[in-house]
Amino acid sequence: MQNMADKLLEEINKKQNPSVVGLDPRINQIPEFITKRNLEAYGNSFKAAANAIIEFNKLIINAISETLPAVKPQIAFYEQYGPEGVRAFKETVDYAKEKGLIVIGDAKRNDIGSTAEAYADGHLGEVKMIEGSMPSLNADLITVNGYLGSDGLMPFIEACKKHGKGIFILNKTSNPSSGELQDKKTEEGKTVYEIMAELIDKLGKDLTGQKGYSPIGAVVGATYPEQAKILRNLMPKTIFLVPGYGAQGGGAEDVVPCFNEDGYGAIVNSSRGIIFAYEKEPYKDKFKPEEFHLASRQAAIDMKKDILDALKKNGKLPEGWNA
Ligand code: OMP
Repeated sequence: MQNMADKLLEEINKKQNPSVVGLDPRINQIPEFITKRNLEAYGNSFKAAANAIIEFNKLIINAISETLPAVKPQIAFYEQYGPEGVRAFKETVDYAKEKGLIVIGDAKRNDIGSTAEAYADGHLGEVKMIEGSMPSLNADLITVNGYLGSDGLMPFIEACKKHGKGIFILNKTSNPSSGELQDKKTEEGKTVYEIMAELIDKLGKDLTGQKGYSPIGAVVGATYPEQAKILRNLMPKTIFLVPGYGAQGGGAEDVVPCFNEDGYGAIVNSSRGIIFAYEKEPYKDKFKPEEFHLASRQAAIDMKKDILDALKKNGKLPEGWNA
């Protein structure tokens, strides 16, 4: 049976593009022609902010949906506006799916097992209603914090099995201080991120799909290529979500170790670098404000080329792909 890893790999292959755009809208960077009309219509309210975000996201999604297999909305940028923000998140998820994109909800959720179940139901599965149950936020995959241990992860694994979904478990995160805890060595001489990798590999073992990958993925930052090399060996059947390319300093060469030798097994994220490309070189002033999304499209195309060139250079370009 096809699992979510198969679906993701199929879309990556169809578009010959192992990258994802992060929809992390910051209201003060949304072009004025969008914020102004929402301010006029709804005043300085959460509703105005949420509607501006939805408009902004839809334009980006329209501009990139032919190039990219997936989007990754980070829920923090939505939740901060309360119920209106969560509405904007949900409308973004639904719209991206309508456009044929795979949606990775970046929620980094977890808790003790019994509470994690509510997160798993809300984001991936079905929530219990007064009568029966129904899907709620309904992303295809979400990011999960595995550092509470396996009991917190089991409800997400169950949701993956039951509803054909996927998760990416934080493993070696891209942030500057990720090593404070994740690089610590235990008595057996292994780092914490290596132990996490073994757990991720174990949890996904029985769930591999037609293409040999499990829907239980790992988050591995583009900012740590040396660690990525170690992790790739520990988890050959795990898809890596690789944030940290672009705004955080990771480059195309840095993400190459995240891919298997056949050029599959990873999907690289860029958020600010793509959605706010219109503000940055080399795209700045090349597009009219009303066409900011075209700068995002160009940045997404450039990112794809950058990654494919690096894969090719390292002999990892997937068979049949053009770079
Ligand atoms: P940019 O730095 O703007 O490309 O955004 C990176 C995105 O990836 C943000 O949404 C982060 O929350 C997310 N992220 C990381 O940057 N580092 C990680 O280790 C994990 C994530 C993530 O889970 O997506």
